[in-house]
Amino acid sequence: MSKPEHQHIKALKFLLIAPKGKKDSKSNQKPLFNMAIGVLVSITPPQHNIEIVDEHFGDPINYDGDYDFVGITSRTIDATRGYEIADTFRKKGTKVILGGLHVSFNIEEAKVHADTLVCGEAENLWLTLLEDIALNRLKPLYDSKDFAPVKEVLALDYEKIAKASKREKVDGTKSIPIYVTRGCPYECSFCVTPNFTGKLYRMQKPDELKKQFETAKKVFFNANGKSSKPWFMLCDENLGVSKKKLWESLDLIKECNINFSVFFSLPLLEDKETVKKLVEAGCIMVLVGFESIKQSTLEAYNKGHVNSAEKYSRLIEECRQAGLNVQGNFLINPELDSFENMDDLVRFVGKNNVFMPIFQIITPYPGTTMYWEYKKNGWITDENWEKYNAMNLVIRSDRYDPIKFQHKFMTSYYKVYSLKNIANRVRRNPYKLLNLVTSLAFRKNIREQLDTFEKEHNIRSK
Ligand code: B12
Ligand code: SF4
Repeated sequence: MSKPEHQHIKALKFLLIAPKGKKDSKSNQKPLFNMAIGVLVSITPPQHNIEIVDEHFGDPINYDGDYDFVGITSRTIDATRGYEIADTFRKKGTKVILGGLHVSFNIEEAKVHADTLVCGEAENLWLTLLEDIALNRLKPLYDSKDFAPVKEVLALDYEKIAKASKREKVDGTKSIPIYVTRGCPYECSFCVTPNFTGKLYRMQKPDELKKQFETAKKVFFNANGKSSKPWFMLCDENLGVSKKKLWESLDLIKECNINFSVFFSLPLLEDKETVKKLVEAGCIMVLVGFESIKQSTLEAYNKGHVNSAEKYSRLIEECRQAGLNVQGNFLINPELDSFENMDDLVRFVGKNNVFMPIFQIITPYPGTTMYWEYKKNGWITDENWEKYNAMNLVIRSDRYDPIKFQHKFMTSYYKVYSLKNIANRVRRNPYKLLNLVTSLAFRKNIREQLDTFEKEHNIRSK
């Protein structure tokens, strides 16, 4: 990655920040560092001096630091906070570079908060950008489209990340991020991936991958009584795409003696041998986007050819029997789902003892096909990005009063975390302690959000 001529570029000192939006959920199991920042640190040549601040872990920001520049990453939910930090640094005369998913799709909005914007994947433009800063010729925009496409998944340098970040070693209850692949060939309308990294499905080189697991364990894992194995969060968009490549990776991961969780789409879970291999490799849970138990809703999201709702119960049970937890993600949409549909979903999740279910109100994130469609049709009612945490209704609701709809959504979500449902889930699913602890944390978090909502809208709980 490092170009020989870069060695002569003067050493820079810079700060990379992962901002945390006000409504970014507390219950999300956040991995030990933000992957965008992990990548940037890993591909930075050695003469530069990097600090990392991650607000999800409460790291303070030193606005008076003597930095050549500050780089800030962005997801929609954290973008407003990112802008606030950027403005503060710029008032003090420090250069700010904004990058990441949100700004990539909101150039006009973001440019007033930055000296430079980076759109798209940064791997092939980062060195040029560092050189331009060092030579005082920074441009206002670096767009990945103007550079070679990122055809490889580059290895993370865990030693370097550990040195730059403030994270200590963790036990097996906190996750260390890594990725095996990037991209996903599907085109679900609510997902950013197809319009960002999706089309190119890329994979780590097996040798590199193994080395990374070993180094990550060495620098970030502290074996103690609770777990002799570290937990890795595979930050792949979708590991369940190519059976051949998947099997190769799983054979290798098996040798690394770890536990892991990963996003996985349904079709490959039909293959019993794949499920067996996942479990043998240390996979504790797959997060599956079921999205809806209604096939017509899946079709509306362009996911009908990926998911077949009638197979859900069988697949969940087969995975469970094989020792694999299936975490389910479900989307609720006021245009497509009625109150009765929500009741059906609560029953479905209860009956099938779905592990750690996630309910989300459909949210048209910038960069999704859905966003462009809804925007064009005037269906988006709120573009306060802080509310884009999938717990708020930000699109129009014609059939139901929006407040009543959101309240019904929240009470349904809380119901799937009733003590009875939790007890059943713990009894039925593998990894009982994990099931119990995470379920209680979800229950508490949803309750808090429901209480706040009811208070704000003067609703009395039944
Ligand atoms: C792993 C993952 C998670 C994990 C870990 C998240 C984390 N904190 O790291 C968990 C499960 C916790 C999670 C939670 C959520 N997630 Co998530 N997640 C992902 C996933 C699958 C991969 C993210 C990743 O690690 N990518 C790898 C890194 C390297 O990619 P990257 O961030 O894009 O960075 C590259 C470029 O953007 C650029 N870049 C980025 N920042 C910067 C900064 C500078 C200065 C520069 C120069 C360049 C640069 O360079 C990087 C290298 O090329 C993505 C899918 C996707 N397509 O990204 C969804 C995704 C990011 N998640 C999404 C959402 C909605 C959420 C939640 C809000 C869900 C919820 N309701 O709770 C929460 C938000 C929590 C949070 N603040 O992150 C959306 C975000 C949409 C948006 N526009 O913001 C995505 C895109 C999925 C989707 N639906 O389309 N998520
Ligand atoms: S399968 Fe998952 S990652 Fe792929 S496009 Fe659909 S939601 Fe996005």
